[in-house]
Amino acid sequence: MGTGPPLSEVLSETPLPVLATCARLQAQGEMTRLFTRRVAARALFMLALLLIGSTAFAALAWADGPWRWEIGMQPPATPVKDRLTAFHDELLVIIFLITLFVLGLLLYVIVRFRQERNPVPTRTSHNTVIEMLWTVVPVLILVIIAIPSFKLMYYMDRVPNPEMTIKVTGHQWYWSYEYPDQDGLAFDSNIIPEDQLKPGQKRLLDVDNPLVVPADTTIRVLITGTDVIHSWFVPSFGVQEYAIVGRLNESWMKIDHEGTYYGQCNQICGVNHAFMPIKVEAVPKDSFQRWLVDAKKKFARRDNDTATVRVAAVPDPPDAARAAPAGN
Ligand SMILES: [Cu+2]
Repeated sequence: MGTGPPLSEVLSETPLPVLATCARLQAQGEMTRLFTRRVAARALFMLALLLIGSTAFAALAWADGPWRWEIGMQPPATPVKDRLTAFHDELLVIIFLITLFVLGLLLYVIVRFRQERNPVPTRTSHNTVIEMLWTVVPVLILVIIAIPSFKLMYYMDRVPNPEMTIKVTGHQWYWSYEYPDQDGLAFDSNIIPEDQLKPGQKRLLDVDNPLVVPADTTIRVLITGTDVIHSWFVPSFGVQEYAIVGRLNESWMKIDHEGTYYGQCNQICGVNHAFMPIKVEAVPKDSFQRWLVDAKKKFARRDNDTATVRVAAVPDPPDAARAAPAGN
């Protein structure tokens, strides 16, 4: 076959509408490509914005309790929780690698040793090297995990030079807080019932009298109970301590950021277990001093020779447990 007429000739003979159509089609193709690229770029940009936004929000939202659709742990507000979160993330990496390795082995075995390819299976039952490996390697991994784990446990356990003390007492079903350094300032903290919630207050989390503490202060937390076992748990602080009758447990917190933090009793303690939330307000040190002055008036104690009666802001449940000695 001979070559066709030169291109210039073809073009000169091609009717104009056909050329125009070609040009339009080409332009359309390019437009589509351009459009697809633009959409992809925009989607990427939005994704990046979303990521940056959520990261920034997470950074800002340290002072918080649970959120809707929350995934992962609440943002850390104390050095303990910082370390707990970091340790948790390290473990996630290790778990992920192990899972990936096991999945890889499984897939290899499924493909390589399937019946088609390996009709006569080997009768090998022992392999010293492999048996040593699958014993020693997991032990090493556990040791690698155990070292930071123990370090963290000791870090959580020791109260480094506490500047003040808070005593937390669990009752069925509310918490009471004492400030032994502040002339025994003490009060009860009860849930706000759902029908009395004001706008902005959190259902099942807000209380009448939150625990108020200064931010950026090392606080020793002593925890005990008067009836059954409760547990004082504030996720953002990394504090979770049993409140046991006749026993004084100790924990500590140094809240980095001012803000409001929520927690809950997390030891099943009876029918109203879900209704004894914890609300902590971390305020600047000078605001705390001002709050102390007001609080001492608000929660004034009425002392007499035989007993100490505390006047709480709301009526207490008629509970024999209230008569328990304050100093156990
Ligand atoms: Cu409870």
